[in-house]
Amino acid sequence: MKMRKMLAVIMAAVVSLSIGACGADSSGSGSSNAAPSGTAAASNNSEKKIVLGFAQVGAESGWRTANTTSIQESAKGAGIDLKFSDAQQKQENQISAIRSYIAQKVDVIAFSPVVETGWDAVLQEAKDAGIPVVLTDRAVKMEGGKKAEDYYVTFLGSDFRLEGERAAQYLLDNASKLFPGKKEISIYELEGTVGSAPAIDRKEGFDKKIVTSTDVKFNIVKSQSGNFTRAEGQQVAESWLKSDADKMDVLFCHNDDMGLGAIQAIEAAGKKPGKDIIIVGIDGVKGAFEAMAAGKYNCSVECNPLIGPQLMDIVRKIMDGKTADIPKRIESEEGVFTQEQAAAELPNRKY
Ligand code: GYE
Repeated sequence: MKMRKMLAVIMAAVVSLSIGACGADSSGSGSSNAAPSGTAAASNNSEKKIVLGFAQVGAESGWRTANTTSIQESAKGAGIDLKFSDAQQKQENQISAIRSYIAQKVDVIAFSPVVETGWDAVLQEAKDAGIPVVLTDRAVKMEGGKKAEDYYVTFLGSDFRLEGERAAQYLLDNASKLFPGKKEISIYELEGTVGSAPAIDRKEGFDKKIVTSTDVKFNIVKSQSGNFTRAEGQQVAESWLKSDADKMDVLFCHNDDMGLGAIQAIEAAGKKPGKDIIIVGIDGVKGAFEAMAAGKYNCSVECNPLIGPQLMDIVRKIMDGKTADIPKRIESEEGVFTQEQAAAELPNRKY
């Protein structure tokens, strides 16, 4: 009797243990479905999520915020596991984020390089690890004759030189209306982050185009960086206005945020932005449209930050082994908007 009882207890224990194990098993495979690194997901390729490491520049402008949202939302929509980092406009932070993505063996790395140079070592490390790299928005330059194109699959972004040319073209086309009777126009140029592709290229495009004017003469009197932020744009404009408030005809800003900061400085100096001082910016952010509709801003050249969906398509193509089909440069379509169009366009603006 004693023996039988003992056996029954042992049997019951074995049964309950195996049920427990069964339960644990099924819930285990359930959770590994959700988590891409689980055993079930690893053994079944169709369930394995693509992991994309994205090293963002920062959150310096309205453009950047819209760009970040676009990337995060489209990764979610595409079912891509996004590892995201914000470098606060510091190159060393971006480099360490990229190094951590390499260490984590992500499938693809994408980043928007804060400045053009200084990426040689980390791009080599990504290449050695066999991790494809996509450049978004800003370009890189390599040292010692190395070809940057050999280190990334594609560049997805805008033609910054063209944007600078378009800003100049607006002034060339509207000179007689904006500056009636004037033969010499003084321009103050608020540059973007020193060493960044958009600051270098927008300056080159604008400066070269503006001197082609035949009827009036445009002079770039001062040019200084406002680091693409509202606060620094305002500060630089303030310091210029202290001595040059009556000389300043045009403020050309490498992005709208700096122009919006400058509006405050201009008003504080007792001048009318958009009338006494003509403001031309780049990006096409909502704030610029609102300022244009209020008559305080004159023109914004569009630069499209909503490149998340295109980036996710590129990542999928790479993972499908179609890297060879991806062009080395993919550009977004952009327009130019003036005060006259601002009110009608405002409801259509997405950023
Ligand atoms: O124009 C500016 C941002 O790289 C195109 O960066 C981007 C620029 C954009 O801070 O607002």
